[in-house]
Amino acid sequence: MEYKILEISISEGIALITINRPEALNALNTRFFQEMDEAIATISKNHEVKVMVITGSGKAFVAGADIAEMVDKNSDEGSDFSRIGQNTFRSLEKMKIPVIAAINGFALGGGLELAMGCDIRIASTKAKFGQPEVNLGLIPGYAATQRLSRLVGLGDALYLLMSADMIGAEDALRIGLVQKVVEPEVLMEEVMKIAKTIASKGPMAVKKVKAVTRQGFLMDFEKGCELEADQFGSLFGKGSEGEEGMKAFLEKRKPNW
Ligand code: CO8
Repeated sequence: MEYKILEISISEGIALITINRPEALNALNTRFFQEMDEAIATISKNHEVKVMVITGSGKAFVAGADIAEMVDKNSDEGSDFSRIGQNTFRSLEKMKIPVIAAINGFALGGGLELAMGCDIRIASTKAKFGQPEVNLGLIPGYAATQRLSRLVGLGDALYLLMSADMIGAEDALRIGLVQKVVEPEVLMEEVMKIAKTIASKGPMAVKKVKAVTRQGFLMDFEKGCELEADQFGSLFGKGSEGEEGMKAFLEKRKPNW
């Protein structure tokens, strides 16, 4: 597929996806979801890639689903458009490698839902966050009703969802919606530093941390602990990543993954 909205570059084990439709503040349309599905599939097959980063061009990360595309939809088409986005953002969570959102500006509606589908969110001081769907007589359709309360707790989630208040990066940090806030000029530098740090760790261990933590978050505690014990054990043994990591520590050298 020829990418018209996404720009993709891969360097030093990091795939960078830039959403590039600044004239519409990177609003999410059908074409975006087609390209994003393709990008996720392609990057998932590239074993050189250890971390994926998503950002937006211009003054927005993403200012929501494309209102111009949605306005004429009927009820069934609305639900279909919701499922398309839900599936794409769920597949970010299902990717084996970590996904970081570099939030450069507006992350509203579907844009915040995209950021919440990522594993880690780093924001510029210029970023703005909100779920403004009720302004449009809508509710979120790409799983904010499910993910927001899981990330920030029920009170702050219901406040944001019901009031449509647009909050700044410091408030987003305070409620745990983002993990770090940095100056705009150094956003990509900081995000790449974090990505490279993660990429330098045991690659199998990083993937298993993501899978076990994410699966455990949605399952019963005892079952989650069982899953952890199984996956912990899978990193041991002759020729395993754990063996190399532990030997390297004891031999005071860098691991050779
Ligand atoms: N969709 C389509 N176009 C958009 C969107 C959007 N979400 N946001 C901005 N644009 C367009 C504007 O229409 C404008 O286009 P034009 O130049 O042709 O008039 C251009 O981008 C620039 O925007 P503004 O001139 O408005 O820029 P400002 O800096 O003045 O304002 C704001 C920035 C505050 C971000 C403002 O653009 C705004 O309020 N945007 C809409 C935000 C919004 O309501 N987002 C939620 C959308 S609904 C949603 O995401 C639901 C997700 C689930 C969908 C489920 C599917 C059924």
